[in-house]
Amino acid sequence: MTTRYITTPIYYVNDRPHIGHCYTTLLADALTRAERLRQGSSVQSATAVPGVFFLTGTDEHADKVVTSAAAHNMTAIQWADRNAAEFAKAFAFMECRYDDFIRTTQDRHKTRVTEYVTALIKSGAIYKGSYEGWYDENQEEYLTETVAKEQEYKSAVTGKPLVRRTEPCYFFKLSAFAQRIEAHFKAHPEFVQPEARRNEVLGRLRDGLNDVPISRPVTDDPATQFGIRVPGDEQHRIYVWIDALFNYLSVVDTDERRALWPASVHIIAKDILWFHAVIWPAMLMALQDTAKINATRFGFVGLPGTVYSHAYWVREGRKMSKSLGNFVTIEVLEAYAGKYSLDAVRWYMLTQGPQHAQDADFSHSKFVEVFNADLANGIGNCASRVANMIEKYFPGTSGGSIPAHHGKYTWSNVATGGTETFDWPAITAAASGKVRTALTTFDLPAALSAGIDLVRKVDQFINVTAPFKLAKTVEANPAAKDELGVILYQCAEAVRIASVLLSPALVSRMPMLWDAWGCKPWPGLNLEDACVFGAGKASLKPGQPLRKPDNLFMRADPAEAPPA
Ligand code: ME8
Repeated sequence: MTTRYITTPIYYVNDRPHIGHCYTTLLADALTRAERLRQGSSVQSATAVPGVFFLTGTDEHADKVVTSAAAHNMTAIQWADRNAAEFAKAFAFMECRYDDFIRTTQDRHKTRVTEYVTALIKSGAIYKGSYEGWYDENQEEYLTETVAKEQEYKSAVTGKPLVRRTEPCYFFKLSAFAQRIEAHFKAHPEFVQPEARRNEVLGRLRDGLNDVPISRPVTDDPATQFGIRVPGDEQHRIYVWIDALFNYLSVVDTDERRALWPASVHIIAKDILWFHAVIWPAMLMALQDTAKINATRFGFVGLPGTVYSHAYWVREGRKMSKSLGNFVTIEVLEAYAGKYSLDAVRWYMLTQGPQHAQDADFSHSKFVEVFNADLANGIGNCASRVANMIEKYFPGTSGGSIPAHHGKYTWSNVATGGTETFDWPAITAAASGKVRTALTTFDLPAALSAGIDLVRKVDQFINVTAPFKLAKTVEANPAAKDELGVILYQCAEAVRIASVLLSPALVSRMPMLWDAWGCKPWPGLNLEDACVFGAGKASLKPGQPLRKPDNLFMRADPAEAPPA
């Protein structure tokens, strides 16, 4: 399936964003950019629906938003407004270019949710029943059987016995979907990724599925009044999770955007996997069923392609938490960006982040190590080394002039009797092929490492061919100049291709390089075509001016303290 519609979770606005929220949105951003590149689809645009559509946003009707607002002497919506703006600001700082930002308090969302729930009540997938559970009268909350047992059926706060309480509540008939969900998992092994997470869900599915409460009572307490009402019953509001999951659909359920459904990939973290992997697809199945049962318009509501569930960031080896006060905040990320560049922050997060099943550590020493290896001594140094040599040996009117390649795109070390062969069209095609393959499993670390490996290959080529030594022979042997030109063309063209592969992460430095080398992006070209070596539409053209890029990444001193 071609990736068209990419989403992130919508985040709670009880607090400000931190690295975890930025990470998921950054993953979605880089994936969107990489997909646009792969498909050669139109760039992001605010008006038309682009080839790839990226959605993020905020989840606002949560009780903790109301509590937190009250603690700040604000109404829930005032507090939500303030924090939603903080999220948008954080994502702008991270250069995350989403196509839409949904807030669940917006009318466009609330109207749709009401419509969906109305259809589900009518079809019987949502029904009114009664909820029975252990209730802490002092805390005014229900506890699960496990928690109640742990607390010996007493309130953790007052020590008073918990009471058994029953109240009317709406339920979603999840139990009716168990078999269909299992069948979907079987037929679509790609539905939950990575594999470890899929197995986790499969394990839990074996325990069977119970119906889930999807409403909360509305009382005189203002804290219970923030939320979307159950249609036709003012005494109940829709549970925040049900309201939230519908965002993925509500945003594209318009005449202009409906064709985007189903979502290609919901990117989330492991904490909210069950909701996305089980409850959400069952809700969608139920909604789709309403088309048959009551001839609704929801026949188009198929299931998302993949739920991609990454692991967690921890900090210097410890879980991040409020009590430890050790969150990697936006201010921390800003300090790193100020010192090492935002691209460096994006690079570190994307390549070292918890994309797979393992948690990842935000560690200063690791940051500097990766920055130096991949960026300062990697693409930065390699691009400037190549440009330096071209400026020096092939001067143009300003800077250097791209040397002729004489149609020679491969290089064998025949002269020195060596055996090494560099088949650049094959090497670069393999690199862009790796990126395309990695994208089918949304594997950005693998995609980006294909780019950086290509840079390393250029470094190796320079070491083997030693163009700086060859340059010294040109005076005595003018024919050597042609060979020098061919070598440097090959270096520069391979670096250009690497820069294309790295561009979904390095969103400001790669365009700086393209500026200096006169190889601006390639409207309409897909990744494969943009990476054709030497003879492609995007290839470097002999005779064109090229200058050394400004320092892309300055080497960092590992002994220096973390930026404050
Ligand atoms: O759960 N490492 O919102 P939320 C990596 N509103 N990612 C992290 C992280 C960490 N340490 N901490 C948080 C909600 N995240 C619901 C979602 S969706 C219909 C409703 C990221 O504000 C990660 O993406 O608690 C995680 O799934 C999400 O933030 C949870 O955000």
